[in-house]
Amino acid sequence: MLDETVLSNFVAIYNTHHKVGTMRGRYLLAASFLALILLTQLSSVKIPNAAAAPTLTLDSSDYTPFDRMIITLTDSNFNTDSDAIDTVQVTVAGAASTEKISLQETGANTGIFRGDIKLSPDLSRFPGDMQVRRDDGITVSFRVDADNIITESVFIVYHEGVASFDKSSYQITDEARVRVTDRDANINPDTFDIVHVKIWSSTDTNGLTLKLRETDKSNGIFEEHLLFTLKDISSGNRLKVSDGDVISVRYTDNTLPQPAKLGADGILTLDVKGVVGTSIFGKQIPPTQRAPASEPVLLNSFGESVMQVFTGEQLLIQSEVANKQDKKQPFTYIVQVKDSSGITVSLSWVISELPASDSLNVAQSWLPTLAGQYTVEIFVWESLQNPTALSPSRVKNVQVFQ
Ligand SMILES: [Ca+2]
Ligand SMILES: [Ca+2]
Ligand SMILES: [Ca+2]
Repeated sequence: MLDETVLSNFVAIYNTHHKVGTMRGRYLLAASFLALILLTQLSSVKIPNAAAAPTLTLDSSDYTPFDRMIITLTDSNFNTDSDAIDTVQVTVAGAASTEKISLQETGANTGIFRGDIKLSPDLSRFPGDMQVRRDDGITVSFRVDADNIITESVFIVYHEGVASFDKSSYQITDEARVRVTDRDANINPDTFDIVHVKIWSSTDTNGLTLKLRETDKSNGIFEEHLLFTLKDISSGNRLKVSDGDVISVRYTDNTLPQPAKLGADGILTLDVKGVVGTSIFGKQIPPTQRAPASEPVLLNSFGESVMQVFTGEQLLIQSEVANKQDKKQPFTYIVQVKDSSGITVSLSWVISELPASDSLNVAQSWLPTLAGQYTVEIFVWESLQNPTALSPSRVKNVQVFQ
């Protein structure tokens, strides 16, 4: 029985919107409203019994020609025996052929069916169920009933590989991890595949070839450890390096995406790409701290320190240049002398080379001809062609007497 309060609430709500006439009319309208609500609730109880729409899904949004494609169909209508594993069939259509694939129910009463198809770019060379090539499309279809088919389509693609080191710099006791990621190099989804990379350092530009092993049977990620040596030659997975070296890894990717053209075998691309990753070995010394020069001193031609400078007397402007690196460092020591109006009256340089972690006294001569106030500037550069400063510049004021 309808409660009087509930009913009057309905009538009140209805009236605010419709301004209906008599009391009797209000009761009738309210009653039909409630009936409608009850009906809706009854029918909604039935909805969970209705079958959900069937769905077809693939385990990736794209595939390489070497992949295994996993197909999942969810359709409870095909779970015909709730006590047994049921089977359905889907059609996989590629550019070269069309295959029928059986999907098994994942449990006796799940209504979820799963199966896979192994792709191969060449069935005589790589085991598989269906031949596909880069840029092919594949369509998986399932007939739900006489009138309805559901489909899912994907492309076969290649990917550009990536080569990298696991750290931006290494020390001698470190074990570096070299990594290549290229899904296309996972040519067998059931085994650990191998790729080869070239590794080198600034010291050993020939370097070595390293074999990287897939870290899982089907992930397209390849890794190997790399060790370092300062004294020995490169061998095995040990690379000869010096402090401050750039170390590099290069993977040659011959399974490239468009626009690289496919070769005659339809598998490898004609264009290849050397994908390079780099890191640093040892200390990264900022350039201006690599070979710092001391404040210059003035010497006479006997190498004695000069307290006062006179015109017509040969002077040596000398600095000690220290190599802060564990490798030899070519350098150019430049001396520039300017008069009080900023005009350069002398510019000269010495080209030399510093042994590793050693220092040298370098000097350039200057013969003052006029009395006055002068500024002596010292620069240490890689070379005149490569004016990278290896030291902060040094400045000394010199008074020349007549
Ligand atoms: Ca079943
Ligand atoms: Ca594999
Ligand atoms: Ca590739």
